[in-house]
Amino acid sequence: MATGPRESGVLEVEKQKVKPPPLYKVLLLNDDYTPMDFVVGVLQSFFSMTREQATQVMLKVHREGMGVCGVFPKDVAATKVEQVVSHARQHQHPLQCVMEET
Ligand code: TYC
Repeated sequence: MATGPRESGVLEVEKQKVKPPPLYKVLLLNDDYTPMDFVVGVLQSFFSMTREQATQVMLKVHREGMGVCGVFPKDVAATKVEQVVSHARQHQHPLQCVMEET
């Protein structure tokens, strides 16, 4: 019994059905209260940035309202958001971190 294109004897181009998993941007949002050096520390600790990279991203967020910390698979992005928000709350800072599908 022929069950599919391979067994049917008919040559056809199979459509690619397996899509790569979606990626998510992790974004940091600006606020008026979180200290700049705290944000730099967050970017170094949770996103493996150098102090120089972290300072550039922090300043972009400060000036433009938001900035990308990194791009990750969904579960990794969700964990980063939780870790950053939890860390900020522990230090009584209102820092906001969100994720967005690319
Ligand atoms: N705007 C803050 C300040 O002037 C600094 C800051 C930068 C806060 C980035 C949040 O995601 C942020 N202290």
